Amino acid sequence: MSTTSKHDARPNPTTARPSGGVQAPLPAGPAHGVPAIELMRQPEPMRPVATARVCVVGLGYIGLPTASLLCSRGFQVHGVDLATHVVDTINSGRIHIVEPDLDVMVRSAVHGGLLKASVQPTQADIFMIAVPTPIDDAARPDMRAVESAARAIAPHVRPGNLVILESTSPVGTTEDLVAPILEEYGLKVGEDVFLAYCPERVLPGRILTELVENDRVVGGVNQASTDKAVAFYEAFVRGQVIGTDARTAEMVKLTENSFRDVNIAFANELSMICASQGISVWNLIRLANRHPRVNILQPGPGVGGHCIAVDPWFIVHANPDLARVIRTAREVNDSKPGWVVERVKKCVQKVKDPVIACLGLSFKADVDDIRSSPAVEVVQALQRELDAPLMVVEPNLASHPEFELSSLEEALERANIVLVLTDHKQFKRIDREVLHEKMLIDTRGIYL
Ligand code: SAJ
Repeated sequence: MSTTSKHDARPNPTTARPSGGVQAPLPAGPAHGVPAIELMRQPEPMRPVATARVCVVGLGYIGLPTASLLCSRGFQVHGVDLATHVVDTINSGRIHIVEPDLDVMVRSAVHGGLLKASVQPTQADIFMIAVPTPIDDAARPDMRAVESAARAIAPHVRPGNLVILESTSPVGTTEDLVAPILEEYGLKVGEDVFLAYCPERVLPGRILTELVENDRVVGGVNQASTDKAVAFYEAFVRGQVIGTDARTAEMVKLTENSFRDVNIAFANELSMICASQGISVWNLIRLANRHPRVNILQPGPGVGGHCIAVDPWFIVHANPDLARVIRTAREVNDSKPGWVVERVKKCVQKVKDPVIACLGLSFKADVDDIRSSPAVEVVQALQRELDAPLMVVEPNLASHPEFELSSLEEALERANIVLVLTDHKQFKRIDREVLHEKMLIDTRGIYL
């Protein structure tokens, strides 16, 4: 689903404006360490409870937590998802994704009559689009879900309404894809209906806390749109809500994730250089980071998830000749799983009757998300290219469609090679004595 409309209302490109620019900060939030669910129960530092009706399209990792948070502030939310099992699960007060505290929030929103899910949008005051924007096999942005969401809401949008795109999008999407679809229905974007881009910036595992606490960048297609959208976010965000134009807001999101990708690529490149120079990369980074202006990130088996490994391509695709560092960083990070596989193969040659314990499948520590995980890529390659038995351990999953999972104890008992792919807390607790008897390939540096 999606909507777009072409319009030429180019907003003020400056980031700090007297009105709709940097907004007055909200009162200070509670101390860090307060559980997310408690933040929602503390109305005092927030703005008055709202009464607007919001239609949220896409009920995944961003749309559902946002919808339930809006309900906790008094908004009436109509959630939309194409998947009927998602709609049915939510309407029964349950959730289909793993995220701390989300179950309680959704149950309360549904039972309180504020959240209702459906496969179809309905009329509302504010429309929010939070659907996936993946890349295709040639690393080009696939914007079909945004387009389809805009087309689904467009017939329900009325004069005075506000439409917000939150999905990570190439620069120009709000103005060149979403606005024209709204205008097909006779609405003048920026005058009859207001349109803005506001990227989500939350970290899986901390979504409900970060939705409230993080600063937000809101870029309207004109000043009136920015002002309306800023006022909306200020109703439920405790961080600062900062106004800009839509193109800048789109680029801010891509820049944040590209910054992290480039910095991880630097660490990954160092890890490969250090291996060939006989230096511990972990010790090297620890020492270099003692410099007051150096802060190197951590190497790993590669970069996974659907954000950092994807979003930089949106910049590269639009700027193929200019985005040289960003492209190279993607290539370095994408090459890392293959490098790890080669190291394991060399190790296997040195061991009699090798048995490999592969520790971790998820894309980062202490989550159950294995989509686009470099750990999965490594294990798949080892299974394909080696005869040696593999024992795969993933404490956050009950089963996996491709690999038979072993318990950590069983894997450590049988294996003579230990390959650490994810820095889960369970692996950090392994007795070092047990590891001393084995060949260790620690891609996360947890046993320094
Ligand atoms: N990683 C490393 N070394 C590091 C840090 C991360 O190898 O030092 C790897 C992780 O293991 C993982 C990948 O990078 O495979 C990404 O993990 P992450 O924790 O860096 O980020 P995500 O993908 O969970 O969330 C990111 C966040 N973006 C930034 O920190 C700039 C989050 O704030 C965004 O909202 C999210 O992307 C998103 O949805 O775009």
